Amino acid sequence: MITKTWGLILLAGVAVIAFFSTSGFAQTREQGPWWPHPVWGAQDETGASNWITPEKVLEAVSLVSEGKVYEMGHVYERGMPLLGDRTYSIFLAGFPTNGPIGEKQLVFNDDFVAGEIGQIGTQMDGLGHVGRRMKMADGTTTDVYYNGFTADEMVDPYELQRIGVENVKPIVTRGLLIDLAGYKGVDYLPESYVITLSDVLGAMEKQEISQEDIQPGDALFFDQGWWRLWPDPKTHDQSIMPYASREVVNWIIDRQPSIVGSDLALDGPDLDVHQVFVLEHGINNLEMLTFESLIADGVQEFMFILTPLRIRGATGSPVRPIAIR
Ligand code: UVW
Repeated sequence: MITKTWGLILLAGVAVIAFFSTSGFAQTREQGPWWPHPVWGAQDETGASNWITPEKVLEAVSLVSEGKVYEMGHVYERGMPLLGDRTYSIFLAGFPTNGPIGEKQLVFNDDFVAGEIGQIGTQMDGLGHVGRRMKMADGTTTDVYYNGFTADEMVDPYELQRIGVENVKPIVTRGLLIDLAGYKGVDYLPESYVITLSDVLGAMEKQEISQEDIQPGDALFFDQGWWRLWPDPKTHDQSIMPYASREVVNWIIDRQPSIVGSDLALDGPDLDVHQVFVLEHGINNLEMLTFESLIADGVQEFMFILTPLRIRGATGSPVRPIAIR
C-alpha cells in the first residue's frame, strides 16, 4: 500500500518529469523529442523526400493515361501578394541588356530580381525554414531545427550550413487531391475555419478514396478553395486563413507523405503546423498552390512532379509544380 509520503514523492516525480518534457530542459544535441530521425538517422538532411524511391516513381508514371499536364502553381509577378514585409521585384537589366553583337547582330535580355525567391508566391519550404527556440539539458537556449540541427551548426552570414533546400530530392510521386471546399459545398472555406478530421474523411469518402489507399511517399494536397481569391492580399493574412486541426495534422503525419501542399499553408495564426511538418517530421510544406485546372477536370489522382531549385543553403525554393494524368 502506498503511504501518504510515498504518494507525495511519486506525485512530485511525475511533476518534475512533466516539467522537463514540456520545458525542453531534457534535450541534448544527440537526443530530443524529434531527433535523431527514427528512419533516416541523425545526419539526414533530406527529410520526407527520402520516401521517393524508384518504385514510387514507377507507380506515379503508371498513373499517366492521357498525357495532360496541369499547372499547380501561380505565375510569379510584380505585385503578387506577399507575407509581411517580404519583397519581390523583377527588372529587365536593360532592353536589350546587351548587343547587338557580331555579324548577325545578336541582342539579348537578362533579368534582375531584387527580393526573396524561396518564400514568395507558390513556394516550397525547405527544412531550414522553421525552428523552435528550446532550453537544452546543459541550460543553454538554442534554436533547433529538423533532426536536431542547432543554430550553431547552421549559422553562416550567407547560407544555411545544414539542411539547405539543395538536400531535397526531386519529387516525382503519386499525388492525391482532397477537395475540402467541394465537400463543404463552398467556393472557399470560411475565414478562420478549422478543418476537422471528419471534413477530411468526408471529402475522401465523397471522392471514393479510402484511408488505406494512401501510401507512404504520396504527395497529399488539400483544396481549401482560396486559390479562387488569388491575388487578393487576404491569401496572406495568417489571422484569417482556414487551418488544419491538430487531429488532421496528426492524421497527415501518420500517412507518411513525401510532401504536403495546399492553396494556403494549412496553418493557423500560431504557425504550429509549420513546426510539426517541417521541423518535427521533415515534410516540405508546399504553399500557395492553385487547383483550378485539376478541379475543373475532376482530377484527384495523378503523377506529381516538383523539382525544387538546388540553391545551396536556401530556406526554400520557388517551384513549378505540375500534375500529369
Ligand atoms: C511563415 O509563415 C513563417 O512562412 P511561410 O508561410 O511563407 O512558409
